[in-house]
Parts: sequence; structure tokens; C-alpha cells
Amino acid sequence: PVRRAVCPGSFDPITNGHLDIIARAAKLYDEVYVAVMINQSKKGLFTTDERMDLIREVTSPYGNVVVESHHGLLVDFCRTRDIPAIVKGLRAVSDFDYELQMAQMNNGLSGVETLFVPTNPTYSFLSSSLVKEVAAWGGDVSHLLPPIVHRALVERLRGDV
Ligand code: COD
Repeated sequence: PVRRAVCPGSFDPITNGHLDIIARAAKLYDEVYVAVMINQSKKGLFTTDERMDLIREVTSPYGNVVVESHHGLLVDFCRTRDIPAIVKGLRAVSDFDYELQMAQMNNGLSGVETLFVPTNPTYSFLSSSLVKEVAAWGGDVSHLLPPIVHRALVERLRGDV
């Protein structure tokens, strides 16, 4: 049988921290779905389609990564695609409380399992929101993002596109 997993998130935009988790999941599973979860109460800097395009570009070398978006519950995304496992990165203890709650809720809802991968220490302080804040004030975040994502971010913040 095909072994599938999903890496869910907002990915506004995808960072090297996200990409590290996706790459490691892609080594462990036959097919890895990256699910861009749509949250209508959060506006975001990039549209869902833009986020998916950036993720597709930077994950294309892996060959077994599928990028989709989903509006609704993550467990429903998993159910309709026959995905038994959610793979998430844990950055620090501060992530743990909320991640544990979601993992237990998702398991209770559908039986899906959540597996946690310890973040590469290089990226343990990294989040999309911090990257956006630092970049908005002119700080250098080029080492924290894939080059095409960095370019898109700088252009977006400059107001070009
Ligand atoms: N290093 C490693 N991993 C990282 C890093 C980093 N620097 N940064 C983020 N990650 C990983 C984490 O595992 C994180 O959870 C994931 O990437 C996504 O990160 P974000 O910031 O893009 O996304 P979040 O935290 O906003 O994602 C939350 C979800 C969208 C996954 C969650 O809200 C969800 O499942 N929503 C769908 C609705 C639903 O089912 N709700 C009920 C949940 S019980």
C-alpha cells in the first residue's frame, strides 16, 4: 500500500523551516501532501494560490510532494485522500501545548495520527509571521527563505505585485 502523510499549515509564505519538515517527511513516506489550510479570518500577505505556487516550485525537486488547499477540517482533508498521518515540526516547548491539543482532537475526531519531527535547530526561532515583520522593517531574512520566496516577499512588501 502507498504510505501517505500530510504537512498542513498556513504557509504565508513557506519558510526554510517548513521546507525542512516537508523534505524529511518526503524521505519517510511514499506521498506527502502539503495542505494550505484556508482560514478566512486571517487575511494573509499572499493569496492561497500564490502560496501554493511558491510551495510547488520549492518542492518540485522531491518528486513525491503534492500541493493542495483545503477549506474546512484537516481530518476531512485526510479522510477523503486516505491519509493516516499528519507530520508537524516542533520548534520549542511553546509549540507543544497547542500542537498536543490539535493532535488529540484530530485523533479523537477521526483516528488520524500526528507525528512530530524536531525542528532543525537552525530554524527553531523561525516563523512566517516573524519573517514578515522583520522583512517589513528592512531586516535581512534571505537566509531563512528559499530564494524565490524571498524575492516574492520583498516584491510584495515593496508593493510591486
Ligand atoms: N521549523 C519546523 N517546522 C515548522 C517551522 C519551523 N521553523 N515553522 C512552522 N513549522 C511547522 C509546524 O509543524 C507548523 O504547525 C506547520 O509547519 C505550519 O506552520 P504555519 O505557521 O504555516 O501554520 P499554522 O500553525 O497556522 O497551522 C495551523 C493549521 C492550519 C495546521 C491548523 O490550524 C489546522 O489544522 N487548521 C485546519 C482547521 C482544523 O482542522 N481545525 C481543527 C484543529 S484540531
